[in-house]
Amino acid sequence: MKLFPLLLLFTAAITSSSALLAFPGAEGFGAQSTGGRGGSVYIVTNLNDSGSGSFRDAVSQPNRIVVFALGGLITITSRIVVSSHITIAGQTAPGQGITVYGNGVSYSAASNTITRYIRYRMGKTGDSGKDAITIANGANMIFDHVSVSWGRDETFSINGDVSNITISDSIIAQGLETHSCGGLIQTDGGVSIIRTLYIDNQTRNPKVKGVNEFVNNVVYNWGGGGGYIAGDSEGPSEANILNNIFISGPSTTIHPFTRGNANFHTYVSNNYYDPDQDGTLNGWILSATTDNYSGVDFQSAKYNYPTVGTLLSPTDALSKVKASAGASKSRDRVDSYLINTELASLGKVGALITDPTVSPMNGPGPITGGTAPTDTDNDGIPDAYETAHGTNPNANDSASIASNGYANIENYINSLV
Ligand SMILES: *[C@@H]1O[C@H](CO)[C@@H](O)[C@H](O)[C@H]1NC(C)=O
Ligand SMILES: *[C@@H]1O[C@H](CO)[C@@H](O)[C@H](O)[C@H]1NC(C)=O
Ligand SMILES: *[C@@H]1O[C@H](CO)[C@@H](O)[C@H](O)[C@H]1NC(C)=O
Ligand SMILES: *[C@@H]1O[C@H](CO)[C@@H](O)[C@H](O)[C@H]1NC(C)=O
Ligand SMILES: *[C@H]1O[C@H](CO)[C@@H](O)[C@H](O)[C@H]1NC(C)=O
Repeated sequence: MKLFPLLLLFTAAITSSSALLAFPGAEGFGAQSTGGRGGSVYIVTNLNDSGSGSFRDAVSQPNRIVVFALGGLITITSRIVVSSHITIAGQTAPGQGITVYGNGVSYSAASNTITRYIRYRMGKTGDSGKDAITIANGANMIFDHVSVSWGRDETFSINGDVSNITISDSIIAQGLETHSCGGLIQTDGGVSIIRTLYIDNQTRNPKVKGVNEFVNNVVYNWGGGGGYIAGDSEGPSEANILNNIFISGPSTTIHPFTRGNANFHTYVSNNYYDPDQDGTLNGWILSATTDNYSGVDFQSAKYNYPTVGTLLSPTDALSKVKASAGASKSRDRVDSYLINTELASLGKVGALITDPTVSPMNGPGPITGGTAPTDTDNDGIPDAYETAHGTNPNANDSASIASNGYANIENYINSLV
């Protein structure tokens, strides 16, 4: 009998080595994205919009692991296009990390990207009719601890021939008026949205169609256009909606679930709703019979999707999101306001916004730059880490693959968070 758990452990080890995770703990449909592993390391050395050493240049070619030798605000005029096989490790930036501001970022036609601990804040100078993050086609991407806001069309939109995407531990905030949208999440290729905060969007928080799992998320202060929009379509959907928490705010006038129909097949469980905007968490678990999930077709069993390792209760999900969603290695003023002033008010504070440069948001900065640790061989891994972990501080060995399957620099990156 004692052997049984050991055998299980052994099997798990085999499975995980044959399918290395994007990073330890990666979950959902995008968990196996490979990013820039096997390619080279690119160090972002300035905050310029373009040119050598810029973020735009870093992501313009495939097969790169992108790290940052400085923190700060990168103001962009035109949209940035991310290539395939790119890892963006925002957690390597010193100071308060990196905010990309002024326009949006496209991952369309990319495959195998890993994006962590970075802020994409589009703003009203961005291209009209465009999203803060867009994926119109592509596969195998994970966005983890990403803060995205101020989209002019959608804020984070996945719409089209897109497969195997995870959005985990992120913040999707303040779609700008007059559209003010969280995002379309519409694909049959599988999207996981996990422990993510949707806050202050008039509508589409998110709007889901296709194959989707929505687990342990917090939706706060959605507007009259809708919280979770269930398909609103003749097209079939198959979704798991588990252990989320919906808290109405000053802009909220309607139920969290709208526009469903019998084509929206869903397994729902343990979703918490607090509608009264009174500053106290005193809601209830939505019942499929006495509350209305807007006419969806309930399933009796979960769809077998790659899902979270630990399913939190809705209230624990709220605590987790408050503590760590978004680019939380060092939270900026915007995320701090959203979490500590708005979400923490439990319904009393929140607004849809038109102009992020005025009060209360007052723009995307300042973001302190910090000082990068010494990296003698300029390979992206600081000397102190190389010395402590047996790589060579005087040789360019950061892209080499270590015995655990990750590149040396990924082991460093993953150690930071
Ligand atoms: C970055 O921009 C500054 C200011 O425009 C310029 O002086 C500098 O040469 C640029 N750096 C690179 C590497 O292009
Ligand atoms: C999505 O992931 C599944 C499971 O890992 C894989 O079989 C499939 O090929 C992936 N789809 C694409 C388009 O890469
Ligand atoms: C639930 O919503 C659907 C669609 O909006 C509606 O047809 C139905 O009457 C509602 N049921 C209840 C019990 O309110
Ligand atoms: C390290 O080596 C890679 C691949 O050989 C190369 O692309 C990169 O420019 C080198 N970096 C430095 C700092 O020499
Ligand atoms: C969402 O954003 C739009 C555009 O800024 C705004 O009009 C709307 O009021 C916002 N919704 C909420 C709930 O704040």
